[in-house]
Amino acid sequence: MKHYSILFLKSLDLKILNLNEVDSTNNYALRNLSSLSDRQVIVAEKQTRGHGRLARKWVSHVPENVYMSLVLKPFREVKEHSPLTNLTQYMSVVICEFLLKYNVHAELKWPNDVLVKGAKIAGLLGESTFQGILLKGYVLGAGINLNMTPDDLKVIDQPATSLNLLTGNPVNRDSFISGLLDKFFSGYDQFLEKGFLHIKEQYTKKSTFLGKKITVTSLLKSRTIGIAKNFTDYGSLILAADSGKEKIIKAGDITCL
Ligand code: BT5
Repeated sequence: MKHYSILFLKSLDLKILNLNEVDSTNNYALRNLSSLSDRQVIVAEKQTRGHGRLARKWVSHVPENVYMSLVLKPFREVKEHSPLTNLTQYMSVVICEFLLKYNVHAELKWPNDVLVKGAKIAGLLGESTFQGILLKGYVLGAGINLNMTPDDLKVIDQPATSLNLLTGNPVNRDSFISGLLDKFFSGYDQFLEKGFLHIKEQYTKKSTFLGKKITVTSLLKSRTIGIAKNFTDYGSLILAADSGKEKIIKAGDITCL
């Protein structure tokens, strides 16, 4: 049985659909994309099939965390270098800045992981659907650990953390979500206009792996080793590869050596 309620965030005029349990808030948004309006937010208490990129599992059985998807329909025509491809990076910067309110200094791991002292606290997943060449909608999914025990974190196959463990206090999920959305939408229009350049400076400052030796694993699993140099104006990673060549990488996963 699915329970839901719609909370309105008055200052923003946002609609939030709050589901008790769902397979994945991203899947829900993609299934219902035609009937959901621009800026509709979907949150769930639990997800039974929460996922990340490449169908990796997102651990989502613990309530009082953020399992959230934003339906975004900013335009129909998607041009070259569209800011859509950087929306997850924009959200990662917003999350980092919002965490400062809790006195937590987070860092970024390209393309869009949010870490605290090397442990992952949030992950982002963007998925879009097209009708021919026209955008039907973009779904921006965010998983943020707010209230987990060390035992809950043990099932995650990489170092992970949760806001309550960092602050020593339980975190109120609804006020976290409304504060985060407020911050996200207060810069969203400007971000759409300027794209990655709008956040490049903050994104670069928080990318603590820059200057270090890293391995980049592409989505097709090929590996390149080199020094992480910087980002292009479109959010791609610039790597000084060990082969002596400079490479511009649009997608992949990085590990520090
Ligand atoms: C991500 O993928 O980090 C994107 C995660 C997006 C989750 C949200 S929740 C709401 C919406 N609905 C969905 O179904 N998804 C979105 P990726 O970069 O592929 O990283 C996945 C990896 O993160 C996993 O393989 C684990 O190593 C790790 N992981 C899984 N659950 C985690 C958790 N709760 N906290 C920290 N790390 C986790």
